[in-house]
Amino acid sequence: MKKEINVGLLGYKFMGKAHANAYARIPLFFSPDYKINLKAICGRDEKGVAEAAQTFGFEGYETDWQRFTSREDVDVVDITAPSNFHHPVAIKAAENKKHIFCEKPLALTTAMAEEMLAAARENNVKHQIGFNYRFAPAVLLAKKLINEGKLGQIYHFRGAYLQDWIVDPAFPLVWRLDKNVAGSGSHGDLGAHVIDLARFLVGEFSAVIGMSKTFIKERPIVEQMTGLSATAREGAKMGEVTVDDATLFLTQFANGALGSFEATRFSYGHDNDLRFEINGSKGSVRFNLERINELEYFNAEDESGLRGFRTIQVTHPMHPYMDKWWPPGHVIGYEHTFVHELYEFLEAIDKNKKTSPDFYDGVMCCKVLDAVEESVRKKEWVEI
Ligand code: SOE
Repeated sequence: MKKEINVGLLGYKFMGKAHANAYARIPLFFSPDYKINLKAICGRDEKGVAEAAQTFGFEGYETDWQRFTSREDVDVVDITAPSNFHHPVAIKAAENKKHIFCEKPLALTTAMAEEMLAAARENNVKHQIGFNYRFAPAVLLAKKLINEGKLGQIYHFRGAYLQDWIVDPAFPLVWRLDKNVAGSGSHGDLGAHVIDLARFLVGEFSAVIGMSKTFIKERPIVEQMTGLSATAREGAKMGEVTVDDATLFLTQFANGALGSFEATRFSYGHDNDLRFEINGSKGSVRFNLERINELEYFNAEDESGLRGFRTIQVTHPMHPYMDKWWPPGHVIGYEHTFVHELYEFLEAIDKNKKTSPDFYDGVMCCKVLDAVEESVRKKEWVEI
């Protein structure tokens, strides 16, 4: 007997596609016992959402998210729409007893994120947040090395998420540059991933101090956007950028480690460069998303004279999730992180297990994001 699960997906653009792809891959590579019924996809533009329903293989579509979240035939509400939708949709979905998967950042503010967590808990539904990079095999190997004590006591976390798609001042004013829709700029979009990885690998934050900058304050009003590309009409009116272009901050972790963070969309030469390095008393690890199949590891116990970072190809069956994909050396990519996270989410529903990372992790990340913003305003350290 196949295990049936009925999925509803909100959003059909960049993230919507990444999630739809994951649902298609899960039975093929992970669990042939699953029958994932793609019941409905939801979006505001009827033509666009109808086309997406066809292309992604959904049985139907909705243009009204309230109707969408109350559909009887949907068990899971998967939210990939812009951040200002996360809170209202997740609360309604929880009230309607749907399990919820929600993209990051969880909400525009910590207070809203806390309401989402409370609604999910009160209604006893599963909840997970889309911190997909936790599911890269190299990141999971780093976690294993840390848990096994191979790095010893952790001293430093050094993380950065660098992109360059809005350096051109003529790049249009897209929703990601509007505070009311996105909550913040590079900070919440990119920094949120680094903060989550730091929490996952090192532990909780105790205090932060940051600085933030909007380099380009006005941009032409957007005409249309796909993925991270957008166009504006010739002579389009200008509008105000209401979010940060770059945010940098320092952290003290509760366990005594020190951290530094940088999130920017103004780093020419870095398309999607998420990197971190962790230094401990026995060794170090470093990771770079643009080399997703590799983890670099320095072991201070190696023979002196032969010490150095070794590059581990994380593509062998003993590496997390890799037994499900291809033979060693047959590399995987960005989209696989979504397959892994959504597979775990479905497993948690099916086997009634705890989800991870869940809305609590989303709340904790929002707390750090908000504390950094407060510290930027006050120009001082803020405790968490
Ligand atoms: C755009 O900056 C973006 O797609 C983010 O929204 C994602 O969370 C990140 O993984 C890649 O870049």
